[in-house]
Amino acid sequence: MAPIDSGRPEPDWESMLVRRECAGFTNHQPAAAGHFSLVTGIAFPSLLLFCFAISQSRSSSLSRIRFVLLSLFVFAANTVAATAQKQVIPLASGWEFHQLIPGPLVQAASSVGNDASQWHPAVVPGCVHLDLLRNKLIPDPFYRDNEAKLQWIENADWEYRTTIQATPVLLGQKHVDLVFEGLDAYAKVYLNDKLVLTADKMFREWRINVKSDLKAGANQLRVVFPSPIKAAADIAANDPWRERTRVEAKTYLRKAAYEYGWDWGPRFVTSGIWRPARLEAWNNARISDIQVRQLDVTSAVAHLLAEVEVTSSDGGNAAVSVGYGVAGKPASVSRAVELEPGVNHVTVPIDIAHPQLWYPSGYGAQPIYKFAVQLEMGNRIEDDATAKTGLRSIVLRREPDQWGRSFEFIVNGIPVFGKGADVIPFDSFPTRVTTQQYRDVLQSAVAANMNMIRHWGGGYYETDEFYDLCDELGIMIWQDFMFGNDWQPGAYDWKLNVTAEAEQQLKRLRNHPSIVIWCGNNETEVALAWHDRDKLPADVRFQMWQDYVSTFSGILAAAVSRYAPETPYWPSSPSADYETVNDKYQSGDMHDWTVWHGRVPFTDYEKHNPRFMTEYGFQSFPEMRTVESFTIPEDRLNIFTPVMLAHQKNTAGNAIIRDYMLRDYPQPKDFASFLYASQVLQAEGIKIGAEHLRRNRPRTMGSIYWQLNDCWPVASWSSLDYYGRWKALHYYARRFYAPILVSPHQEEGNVAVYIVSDKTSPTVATLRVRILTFDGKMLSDKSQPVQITPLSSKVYLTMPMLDITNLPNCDLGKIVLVADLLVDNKPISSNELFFVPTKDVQLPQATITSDLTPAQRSGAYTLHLSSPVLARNVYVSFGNLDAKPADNYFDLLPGEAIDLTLSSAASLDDLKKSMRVISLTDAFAPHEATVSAGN
Ligand code: BMA
Repeated sequence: MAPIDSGRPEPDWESMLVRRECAGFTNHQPAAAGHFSLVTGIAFPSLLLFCFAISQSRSSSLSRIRFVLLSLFVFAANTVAATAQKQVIPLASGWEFHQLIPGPLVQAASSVGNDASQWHPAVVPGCVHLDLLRNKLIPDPFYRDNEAKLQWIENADWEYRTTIQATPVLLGQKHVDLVFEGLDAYAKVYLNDKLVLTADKMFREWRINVKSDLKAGANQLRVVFPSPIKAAADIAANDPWRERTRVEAKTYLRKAAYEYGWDWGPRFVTSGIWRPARLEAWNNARISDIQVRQLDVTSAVAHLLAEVEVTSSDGGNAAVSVGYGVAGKPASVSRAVELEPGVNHVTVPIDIAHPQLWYPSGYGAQPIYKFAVQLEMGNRIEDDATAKTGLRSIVLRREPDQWGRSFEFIVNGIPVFGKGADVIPFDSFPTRVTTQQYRDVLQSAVAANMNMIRHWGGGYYETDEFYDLCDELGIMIWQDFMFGNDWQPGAYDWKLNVTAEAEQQLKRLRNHPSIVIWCGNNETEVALAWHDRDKLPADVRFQMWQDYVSTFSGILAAAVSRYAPETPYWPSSPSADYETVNDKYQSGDMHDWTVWHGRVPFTDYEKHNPRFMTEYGFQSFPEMRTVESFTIPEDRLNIFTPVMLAHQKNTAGNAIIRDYMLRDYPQPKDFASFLYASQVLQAEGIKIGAEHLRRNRPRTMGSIYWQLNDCWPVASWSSLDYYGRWKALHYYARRFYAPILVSPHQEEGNVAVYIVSDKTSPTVATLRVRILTFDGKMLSDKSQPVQITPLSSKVYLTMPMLDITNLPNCDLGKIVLVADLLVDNKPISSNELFFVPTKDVQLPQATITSDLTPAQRSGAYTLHLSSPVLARNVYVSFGNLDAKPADNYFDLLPGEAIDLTLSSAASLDDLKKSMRVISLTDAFAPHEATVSAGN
């Protein structure tokens, strides 16, 4: 076939690659001339193809002849009318819903003055909770303790309906498919009162040919959702093994596990048409999938295969054309095929010389190659479709070494240390997540120097938009299949379901360069030892283990190697792929919950040397503004009020936070101080873990902390709250995940100053290490030039502790070591080391002077801050005003003023009125924060 990278001028390439949308009930508009210029315009020179075919040294003479014929065919095809035959009709309007069987449960809804058994307008895609909320049939599920009052919804049955107008044009097509991209979860679909589909899982698309069920004019479409609780119980009852294995009924219905509640999430088991629905009408053939396989990608050449799947009803001669390129570099290739009735695979090899490679954030750019495919039969364009990808090579390297077996991602030949956090669903009700929310959270991840997230398996496969953004931002994804913690059934039907789900999701997502690994599940492998399963009879356990292995190392492993063969697969997180007991340090990935669940001190992180850490974490409360969004004043008396406990989903979670707090600090003086101090506690704790993991490179090659985001306002392990607001941990992450990190560490009677570099080339810098008293006296000041080794962690300076304790006036509880790494006199990383445990650090009461002034740009301000003594964890807040300073939760060194920029639409006056500047001592001291708000 024909690899082409001609650099052929293509005036309207971008628009050619824009997929045509068709709204309403009109037919597809004929493509504008040149819309798909591979075929329709003179811009596609068959001569070029001809020359190229001749020049292909690897082609056999037979294939050369075929290609010449193809070129002539394509040339002839330049004259065809460019009208795609396929018609796509979104089913997004006219929907209504109601509770199906009015019964006693309706009373609960009626209490707010309405009756859910009446028909009400509904939004598709959506879910029943959001429809009830929009129609004011229920109160805000996130407010105070409303969650408990809304549990009746999961036990009710729900019905949705809309009307489809079938036009003669629509009915004139050979096939009319009714497509649901997602139904949550058990549903019966009726068209004109005929049952046309029974759906029983949330994670797959449904497509049925309804041509013979449609009549001209109005057709009624109804979707009935029986209670998911009852539906799951009914399916579970069919498994003869269940009595013995005691697998939970809910797992038999493939549905997002977090809907049933999690240790950070409320229980809202919902129902609904949660992904778009449409009618798709087509004649002879349609493009049902495009895969861009990356067989071998280097900076010299990318060998790709465009695999186009064409579904055809009657077969026949066709031409498949693929246009591709990255900004400014279009090229195209085409081939003639004879389609068989059914599913056809058309393979188009593409070689790109000197490709622009896609890199994780921090390592290079993220160019996205676009592919436009057109299917032509006779004189018609039957269908067109687009795909995109970034070109990169990805290897999960697992080589025996002195510590066991490595676990590192090699991207374009670079061993990349994975820095990031685990991602959970962005909302308890996924369909209301906005583009802005996705963008804010993912941009915040990159802003904190993350290059990787783990997309955790207890939620749902995200939208295309989410993955597109990760591609665009250079965020590598560890992608779990959606199996979270629970032991999973082994029933035959269930496994068939899983097989279909894996195929569909892999096909949907496999072109995303951001997905660097597929993983079978979250914590199911380790769950064999949970919930007294070790007490089950040996034969039952044996059967369960066989079922487990057949699903997670059989079905899913096979699906990945079949549908995404260039992407690594891993059976579970955590796992050692059965080589050794998981959670050990020799092999595989680790979840370290000794801190928090195991209640050990944060410093214990340093005792563990995993090969790749995929979870570790500690909780904090969100900031006051977020807490105010779901509380009234009486809920904010302390962290143990009923409403605060309703927004803490880990049993004893608030007590765990308090206990850890009291190990390191005094009791915070009031509720607001507790929220603030909890964030400091979390950030300081995770910093210990994260810096240890980075210093431990190359033995450890990943630090993914639990967790990035929240699905509602709650006390949790997140570093971004439900509203995307940065907690202290997120500011800390930006520092401890910096591309080059200076990390002073006390070990073996010394202070060892490490520098960890993720850069691929050496960096020349100055390392400055000072020892200061808290009131600003310099006890020691050393500077030395350093040539920082790329992709490494090394000690660049060692100071014996004896030298430090011998310094005149040295009181270890009142001094701090400050390490700065300077390039061109500007710090690229700064860090501090205290010499005694946190509880013994004797901080003086800090009085911070602040001055807020307008900057030159409108809406920009400068905040000038200074303190005569060390002020730790300085926190600047503006109440309910939207104003985010460039940094927060930072230490202000004695006598060293700083200027922070901030942007806000608020006026200077309003900002000054609401501004509060505190530091750590203010959270515990008996007096109010000593703040001068400037004038
Ligand atoms: C991990 C996760 C989640 C959970 C978190 C905190 O194991 O996989 O299931 O939310 O711990 O407990």
